Amino acid sequence: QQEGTETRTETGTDAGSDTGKPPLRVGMVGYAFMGAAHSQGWRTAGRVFDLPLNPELAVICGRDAGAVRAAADRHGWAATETDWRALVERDDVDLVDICTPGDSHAEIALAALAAGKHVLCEKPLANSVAEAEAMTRAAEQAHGRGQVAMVGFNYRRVPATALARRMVAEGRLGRLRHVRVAYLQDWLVDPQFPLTWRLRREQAGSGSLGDLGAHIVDLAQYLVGEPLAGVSALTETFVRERPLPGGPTSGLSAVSTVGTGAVTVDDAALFTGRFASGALASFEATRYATGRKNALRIELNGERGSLAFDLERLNELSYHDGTEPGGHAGFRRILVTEPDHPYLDAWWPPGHGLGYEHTFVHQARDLVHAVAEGRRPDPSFADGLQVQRVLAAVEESAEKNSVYTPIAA
Ligand code: SOE
Repeated sequence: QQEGTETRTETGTDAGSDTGKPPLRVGMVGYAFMGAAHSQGWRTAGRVFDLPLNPELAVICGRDAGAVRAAADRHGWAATETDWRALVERDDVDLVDICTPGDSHAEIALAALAAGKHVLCEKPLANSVAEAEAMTRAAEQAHGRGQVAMVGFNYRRVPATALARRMVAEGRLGRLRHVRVAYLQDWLVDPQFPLTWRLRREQAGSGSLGDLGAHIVDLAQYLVGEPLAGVSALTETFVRERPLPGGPTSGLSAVSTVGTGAVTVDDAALFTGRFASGALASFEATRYATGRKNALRIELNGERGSLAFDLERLNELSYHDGTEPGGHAGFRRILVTEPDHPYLDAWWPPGHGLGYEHTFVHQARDLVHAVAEGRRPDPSFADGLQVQRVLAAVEESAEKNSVYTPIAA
């Protein structure tokens, strides 16, 4: 999304409903998988939730004029650009949503903040700690001017994980002892799967670590309510050479291949960690867990109880109340579809569950509130930087064959 000549195409496509509320005009950079997911979020949030501002799908940007036009038509964006710099400077854009690979996050976010825009940036925040620090500094300065910058850790927005956070904060688990997290996918099992951008260090920063590990580090720290103090790690690249994409991408893959190239990121990352309060944590991030499609699993064990969540059953939470008398105690399923559960008062009657896409609707909802109130969003760029520091410590520890590596505060 760095190059290209500016094109502006106004189509008058559905850019949001006429609610009479002040608009929040979104300009989005990128239109692949995450672009589609974020579009869905922006399109739906104001129709389901009663928001203080009305999100408008104002402009979408991508380098290929034909492809971005098709994306605009499909997802309901009013106009297109082929140069992100032009998008960032537009007067009719209030918020820049960055859905590009990690190598362009810092440059786009810094330019957008300098141009007075609010920013939403996909995870991981950046490809290095230095970039994430610069972005966080810029976001802090921009906050003084009333701007808001959020990083897109959407799994905080599953009603069940938000309920888990509430239960931990209420003290239902007591003091935490164990945090057990795994994010398991299997789309790289086939050695012929093409070497797309997620397998290139210069574009993605790291492999499973940044792509999946960033999610589970954020989710674990969010649920526990404090940052990790240090980690010991192992990483591995199982398949070191893969076919190169020969054409456009499709989902996570590419439509054709030509020749081969070197994989420059980790395929899997395994690490243990310690929270300052004393809880021990284990993390596993891999795209080689045959049969596991999008299995993000987290279990918390505390002195008074335990909670477990699995993204492949995202409307449920398992809860064991350790204070119940022994004979009848055990894990029970909480069906997280009640109106007093997070986000659910605006959705369907009890038992009518939600899915992956709704996390992006909730993300848009929460960001609109933060913008309207001028407050720091959760998670902020500072939270994204902290996760970046954990990822860097994991890589450092793995290089030293799992030496315990503290994380700078
Ligand atoms: C691919 O592993 C991927 O699309 C990630 O990039 C996303 O962050 C995750 O939500 C789903 O899986």
